[in-house]
Amino acid sequence: MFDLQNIRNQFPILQQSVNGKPLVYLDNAATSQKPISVLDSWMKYYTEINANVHRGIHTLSQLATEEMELARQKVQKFINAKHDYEVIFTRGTTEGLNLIAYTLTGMMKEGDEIIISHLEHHSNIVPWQMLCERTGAKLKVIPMDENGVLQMDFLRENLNERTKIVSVNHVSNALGVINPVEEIIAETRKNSDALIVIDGAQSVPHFKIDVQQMDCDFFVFSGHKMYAPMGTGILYGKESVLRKIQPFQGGGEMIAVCTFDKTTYADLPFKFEAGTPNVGGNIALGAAVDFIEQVGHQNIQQHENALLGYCQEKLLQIDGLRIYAEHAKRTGVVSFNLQGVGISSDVGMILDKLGIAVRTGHHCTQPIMRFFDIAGTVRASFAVYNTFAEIDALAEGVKKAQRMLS
Ligand code: C6P
Repeated sequence: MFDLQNIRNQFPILQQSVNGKPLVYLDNAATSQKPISVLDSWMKYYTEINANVHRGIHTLSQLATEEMELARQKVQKFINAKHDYEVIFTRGTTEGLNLIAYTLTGMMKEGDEIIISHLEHHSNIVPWQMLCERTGAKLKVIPMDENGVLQMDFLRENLNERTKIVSVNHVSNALGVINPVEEIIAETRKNSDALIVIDGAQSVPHFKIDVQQMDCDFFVFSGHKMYAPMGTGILYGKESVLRKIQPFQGGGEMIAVCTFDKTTYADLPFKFEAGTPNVGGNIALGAAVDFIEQVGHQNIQQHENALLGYCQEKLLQIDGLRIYAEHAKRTGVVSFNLQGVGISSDVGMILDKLGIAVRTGHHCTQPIMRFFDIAGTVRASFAVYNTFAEIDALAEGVKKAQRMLS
């Protein structure tokens, strides 16, 4: 049974007013709110078992270690990784992508190629550009059409023995477009030996992920967009690949033996987890996994798809409103502009006065904005706790903004 009111009751932050109006939080692609179970789990760690992990013989350290390793196992099951040691704790998607790009440096040489897509967030562009600068490799970009749909012919024509990395997002944060990652992975496997990286920041909160079925080499995501605290994230890597590549950072926790002559590295996953981790955050990420599983992936997807359809329908009734990638297969996001209103943040500010939180601007995807020849969009993005009444409030707010700004 999907009980929306019960779900909303679990999010204390949603009960408040902003600028004298009930908060309508539609900025979930930037970060989601956190349920009480996640907050409690974080609080419990700091009030009852705060200690460093994998280091102490004392009881608290052992309890903290057990809890964090339990969270790792929850994430393993959540994304269906084969082993828990394929799950590496990070600070988020950005760190995961930088970790991969940095650690693959030794594998790349001049003339090698990296393929990304036009739909990427800056964090899936810049680390690869930096890798190209370090190694002389070349970046290729799968183009998109007016609907935000990737042109798969380009990928097919450009995959070859020089392709070393293919890195694409599962869902575009700016447009909500769901990319055909299964097809991208199948084509890549057929035509090259490239390593495949999937940025799952915007897919993990919305639908069930199965990394084994997907057959990617890496899958990265942030905890804070899936009801967990900020500063948490996951890098999944296939065991065979993780064993071959070098660590990202050196320090405590990631060594087996350290001498001044030579240091050997710890086994997986610790080889990639130098320094004290975000123990409380990682444990609370486990609680966020529990929350999602209790609500149920199917319920989440059904509700969010209904919200998306309703939002699109309501907004398209407004004259002069354009939804970007309107006809593409999407999830979680409606990105739009009002004709004659050049600055999306003006709309965002009026909505904020009405208690409605949306994101405006380029959403860290300047190449997408350049494609549409705009500076930014207004983006409404959904989570499982959003309601149809909130969409009505958004539509009324946008109409008011239109009246005020045109
Ligand atoms: N997108 C948004 O408002 P971090 O900041 O490391 O948690 O996530 C980076 C990132 C990477 N890939 C995609 C597809 C993303 O959406 C994001 C974060 C936020 O759209 C903040 S810019």
